[in-house]
Amino acid sequence: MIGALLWDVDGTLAETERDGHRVAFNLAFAAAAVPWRWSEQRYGDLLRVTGGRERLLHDMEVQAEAPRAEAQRRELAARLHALKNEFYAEIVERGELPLRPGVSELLDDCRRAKVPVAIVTTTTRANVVALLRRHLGTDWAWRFAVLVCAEDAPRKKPDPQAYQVALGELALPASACVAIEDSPAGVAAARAAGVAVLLTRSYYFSQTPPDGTLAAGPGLGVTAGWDPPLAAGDSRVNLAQIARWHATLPTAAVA
Ligand code: XBP
Ligand code: MG
Repeated sequence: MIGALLWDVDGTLAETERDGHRVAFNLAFAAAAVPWRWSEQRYGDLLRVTGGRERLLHDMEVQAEAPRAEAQRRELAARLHALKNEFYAEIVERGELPLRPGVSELLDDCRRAKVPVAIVTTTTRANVVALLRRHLGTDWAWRFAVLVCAEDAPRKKPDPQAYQVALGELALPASACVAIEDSPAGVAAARAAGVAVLLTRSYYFSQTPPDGTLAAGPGLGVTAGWDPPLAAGDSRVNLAQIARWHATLPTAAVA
């Protein structure tokens, strides 16, 4: 059995970007009387920049109405980001961002098998807490051994820092763990930390190449389209299948 599952949030636990963060950013722009809005397509391009505040600062480089001075840009980005997170929490609370199919079931597999689960994300902690509390209830925290968010690892994916912090807190070698990711930056971060990656493609990262991944497919709740394929008869990606994939690695460590 594997030592721990290291789970990304945005795009992986839930499709949070197009109808969550993007919509909340636009509400924040309107509330702060900032004249620009992010279309679905533009936001997809901006997702190459990880971190909401970093994304705002990057976009300000091409916005004619953005403040000229660096200090003012930083102040505006911080204000917009805080506002965005408030609107995001409201969207989450209304139930508009469900967990992706197969996520709850795999979490239950881990609980039954006593395999620790870590959250490893570049997202602000408040956003993660809002999402997990909404779907797993007020006692959501006991399901996770470790929670590594933006505040714990300021160097954002594709930097491996978030994964390194999580492995340190779990006190497990990278070779005993499996990460679940959706984006090229997430895959790169996990790989750079030496962690094998299961890739579940998402709305904005439907084309993420499977390079260097343990397995890649359209989602945990989907049986078709996985490479390597699922065991015959399985109706979703379960923990036993992940352990089988992991055991094929020459360097796999058994926890
Ligand atoms: C997630 C991010 C975050 C979210 C928004 O990347 O890059 O910036 O888009 O959250 P990953 P914040 O899924 O690879 O962790 O606004 O809190 O940054
Ligand atoms: Mg992601």
